[in-house]
Amino acid sequence: MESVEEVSWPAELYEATATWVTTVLTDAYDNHGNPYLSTVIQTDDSGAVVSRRESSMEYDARGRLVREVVVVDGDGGTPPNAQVTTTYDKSDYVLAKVTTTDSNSDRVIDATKTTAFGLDHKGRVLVSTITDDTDNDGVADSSERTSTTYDGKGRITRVWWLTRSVRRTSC
Ligand SMILES: [Ca+2]
Ligand SMILES: [Ca+2]
Repeated sequence: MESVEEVSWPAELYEATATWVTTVLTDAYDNHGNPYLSTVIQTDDSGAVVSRRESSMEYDARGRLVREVVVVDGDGGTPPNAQVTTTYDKSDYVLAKVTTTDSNSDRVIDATKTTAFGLDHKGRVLVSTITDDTDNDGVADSSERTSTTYDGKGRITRVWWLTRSVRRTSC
């Protein structure tokens, strides 16, 4: 014997409106074929900009990406931005990345995160160190060190993490 239970839903459940968001990615390239400007713009049904993410890239004479500035905006004011600076060794392997963030758009850096890599002769990362200075006072608030071991065939056999965070106590 089947029984069918009648359920009546509250009317407000059906009063949802759907909006479409259009996302457009645009890349511009320099004479060397490197992208120097990448923009992602999202607009709603009416064509109004919902969010805008703009990355501008700089390269050194060897064509290596040395600086990327990322700006994410939605309201038209001076947006927060992050800048990533990358340094390389003579074999073009990445030695360090430094990310500085101006989160309140006052042109004063609010946070600095540094990632440094120790490489072997094949460019494999043996040691990486991340230092996070979340209030940009020059003192790291957390740090992480990762050591990676490879076997003779280049496969990772062991990863070892050491994390450290600074806890502030008022005195
Ligand atoms: Ca700032
Ligand atoms: Ca700090």
